[in-house]
Amino acid sequence: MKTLLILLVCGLITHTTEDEICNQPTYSQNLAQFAKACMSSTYDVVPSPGPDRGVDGITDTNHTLFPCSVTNLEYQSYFQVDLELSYVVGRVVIFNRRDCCWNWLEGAKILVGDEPGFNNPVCATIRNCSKSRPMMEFNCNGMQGRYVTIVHFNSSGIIAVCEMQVYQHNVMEQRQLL
Ligand SMILES: [Ca+2]
Repeated sequence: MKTLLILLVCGLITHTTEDEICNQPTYSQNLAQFAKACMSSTYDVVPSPGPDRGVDGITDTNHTLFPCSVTNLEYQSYFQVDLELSYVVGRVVIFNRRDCCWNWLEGAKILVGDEPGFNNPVCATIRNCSKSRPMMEFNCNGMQGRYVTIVHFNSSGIIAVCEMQVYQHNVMEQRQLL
């Protein structure tokens, strides 16, 4: 009986531990998918290119078939994902429009940090946007943050994001990107 009790307790402990492990994001999990997203504004068109489009898991970059998230032309336009917890961020992948307008993201900054505004450190500045490069990867190399933001910092422009993916820092993956 005593042995049985010990086995049952161990089984419970093991079960709980497995559940906890299953609830932890793995390094290869896209933290941004279905996360909270917001933008400075939403371009007024039907179907709506609202902020959820940029985290809906659809990476197609033809906006006319699968709408992306698109702001109006305005000062400090931005698209921001709230991961709800602060993570050590590695790769940020942005899927840019290729049906037109791929240059809209040119010069925009990617910020990573724990503040919802524009004071977070810069991970990268988006450069060399082109139709032939709809998927752009950036190495944030272990920056800590809850918010990942694309912003035309101190300038005017339009932000269009078909999808943003955010991955935790993984030393092995970062080496491959270097
Ligand atoms: Ca999408």
